[in-house]
Amino acid sequence: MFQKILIANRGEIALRVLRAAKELGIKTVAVHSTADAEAMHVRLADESVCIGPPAARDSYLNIHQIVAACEVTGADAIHPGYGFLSENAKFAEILAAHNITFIGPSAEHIRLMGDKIEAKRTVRKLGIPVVPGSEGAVREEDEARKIAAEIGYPVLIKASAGGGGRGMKVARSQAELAQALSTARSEAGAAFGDDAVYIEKYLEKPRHIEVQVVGDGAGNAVHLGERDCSLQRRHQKLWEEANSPALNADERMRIGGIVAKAIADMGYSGAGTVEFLYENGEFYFIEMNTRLQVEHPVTEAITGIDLVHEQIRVASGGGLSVKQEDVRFFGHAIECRINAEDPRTFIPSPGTITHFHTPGGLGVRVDSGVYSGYRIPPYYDSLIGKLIVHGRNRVECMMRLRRALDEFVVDGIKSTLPLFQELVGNVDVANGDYDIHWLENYLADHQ
Ligand code: MV4
Repeated sequence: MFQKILIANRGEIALRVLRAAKELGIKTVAVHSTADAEAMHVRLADESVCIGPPAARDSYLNIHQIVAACEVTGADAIHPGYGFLSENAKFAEILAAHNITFIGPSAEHIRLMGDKIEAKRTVRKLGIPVVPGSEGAVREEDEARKIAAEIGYPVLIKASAGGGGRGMKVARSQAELAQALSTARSEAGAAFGDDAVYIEKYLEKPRHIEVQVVGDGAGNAVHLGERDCSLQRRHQKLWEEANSPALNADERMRIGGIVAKAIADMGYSGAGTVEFLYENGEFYFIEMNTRLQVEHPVTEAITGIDLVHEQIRVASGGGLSVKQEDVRFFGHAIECRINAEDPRTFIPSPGTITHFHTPGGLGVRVDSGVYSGYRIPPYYDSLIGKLIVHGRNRVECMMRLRRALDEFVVDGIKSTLPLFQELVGNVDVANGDYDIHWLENYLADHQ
């Protein structure tokens, strides 16, 4: 087991990792920018190192400063959290060259899944259902026309180096295809320095359902069920739940089994999320994330499994703590992302939180790195906390969520709390009756 872990992140996720390390008896090193000297993760860690000025590229993305911090403190391993360097294959390779363990998958798996065309080809061969479309990259217009005619319009052109919704273009008919192809290609080239694009059938009203997996790197893997992350705005998830209101236990175990087998066969190590679109009872793979995700606590709530413990165990060579047959799903969990943003325009609202009071009680978890008097710096993302509520079933979970939201106080800045207070009383949300476009349509209709 590791003696000391450096946490290459900030905010609530730095605290999340710190807590897991502490429980395992591992010392922690926080790193921080000059803007984060007062941050909670710095106060709670055993040691801390200032790694640079506020801009992320000079601090939390500064590989050399982070490796140096690791060497001066003698940390054995680095947990990258999410965002920042968490899916940077180069970073994983540099750490390996310095004999520092990257708590995450191999650089090869990170790189493979970062290339959306290669990722899709790989998982399809391993038996995961994918969206119908081109076999690989599409270069010529006549090739695109042929594939689109086969799968039928509308089609979606996606950038191989994209992901998270960047660089996509819809073509609703052959008349729109040439324009969509050339725009997608030039935008991809400009944004990612890689203009490879591929074509998929455009699914009009899917849900976003993702399967959580953990592999041991030695051919074993378990799935921990799914999360439904359909309630999002501009690819920013706001509300996530487990289980998905759209799936029954048979569908869950069927897709989970397929995914766990594929991940085991890949020799994947660590936590990962396999993302699907789900429409008319069918799953269609879109991408795989090779990191811990913001919404991982809803999976922890319904399984009782600490995902960061599993990540640390696997990275240190200790294997998984659970077998698939030991994984049970209890009740229902919902997470609301509390952002320092206007609840209608989503314009960031940095500044001083004059009063911060979190709810408590049975089935309520708050992961947050802020406190009363904390000044939110303007340099980073606007997530200030996550409210995760668990109940024996979805109805109980929703009642508890409404109560927890009523207790939550964030004063001095704008936050997304009022939006969740609205959503928890909405009939479609109460019925779990939503797709990936629902929230944007709701916001457009409720100015
Ligand atoms: C799609 C799609 C419809 N059809 N692919 C957006 C993010 C990226 N991960 C994949 N995305 C989509 N891919 C096909 N073939 C619709 C989306 C999409 C979306 C997906 C998940 C969650 C929210 C979304 C919002 C808009 C579009």
